Amino acid sequence: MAVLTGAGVSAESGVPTFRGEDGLWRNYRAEDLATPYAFRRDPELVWEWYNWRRGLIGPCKPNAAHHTLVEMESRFEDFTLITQNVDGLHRLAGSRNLVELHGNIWRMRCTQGCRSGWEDRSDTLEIPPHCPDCGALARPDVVWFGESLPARALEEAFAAAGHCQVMLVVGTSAVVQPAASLPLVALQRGAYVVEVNPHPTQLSEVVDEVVREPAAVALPRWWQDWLAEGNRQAGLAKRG
Ligand code: BJW
Ligand code: ZN
Repeated sequence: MAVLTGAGVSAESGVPTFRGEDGLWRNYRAEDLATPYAFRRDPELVWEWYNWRRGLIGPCKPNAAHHTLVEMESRFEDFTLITQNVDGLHRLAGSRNLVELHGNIWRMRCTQGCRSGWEDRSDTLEIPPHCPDCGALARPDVVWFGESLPARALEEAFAAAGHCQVMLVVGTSAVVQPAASLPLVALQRGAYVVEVNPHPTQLSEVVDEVVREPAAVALPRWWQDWLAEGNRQAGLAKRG
């Protein structure tokens, strides 16, 4: 089983999504701020955006969707959770086989490359923060437009998409590449693909099943149905 999540899985935890009306910040779109170009031009502006988001995400708790994915992981031998989210809520919920495709908002790295992946959860960041080793500008350890995704994470994600039998695609608009092609790879390889999203996306037309509900409602129910179906089949098998 493989699962691909996007911002929608954290919506009911209070984390804003990127696209749609709630996705705007001071009239900027994610596409204008989440770029190396924006950071080079105005690191303070970009850091202010990240600081604002860190302040919002900090108090947020995993919701029923995150918890259900932890439970699923305990029932499958082969389970990979691929997330585009940088909020860290999957790990906080207890997911272990987790691939963070777009990095993590609580980590930083040095723009000169001397240090990477240090965690800083403080809500009193001096803007813009600097590398404690060389004093250069620090940046959030996330993946911006035009940057490559972490090689290992990308490999793991495509491997999981390529061999899973079932893939759940939860709370993503499926417009950002290369994450958006993971469900297509799974479909091509014959996996059964389920989309969980209250709104239609370009994937809706091609997947095997669509659940048009918020993730925190849909996932627990989908999982209960799955377990019930499994028990029913096991019962039938026993009876011959
Ligand atoms: C619910 C719900 C509820 C609501 N329950 N659901 C043309 C020009 C330039 C570039 C490109 C181009 N074509 C393709 C590219 C490449 C580009 C790209 O894909 N751009 C597209 C936008 C066109 N991709 C990249 O650049 C990637 N790198 C790359 O390709 O490298 C190779 C390369 C190099 C050089 C040139 C070209 C290629 C990198 C992408 C990095 C994305 N980074 C971000 C920011 C991360 C850091 C941060 O958080 O600040 O990642 S952007 C943002 O989008 C973030 C997300 O992970 C990502 C996906 O968004 P997501 O999760 O789908 O959220 P939303 O808001 O879009 O959707 C939420 C969904 O939830 C909606 O559908 C709701 O309905 C639903 N929902 N409530 C369930 N309760
Ligand atoms: Zn440094």
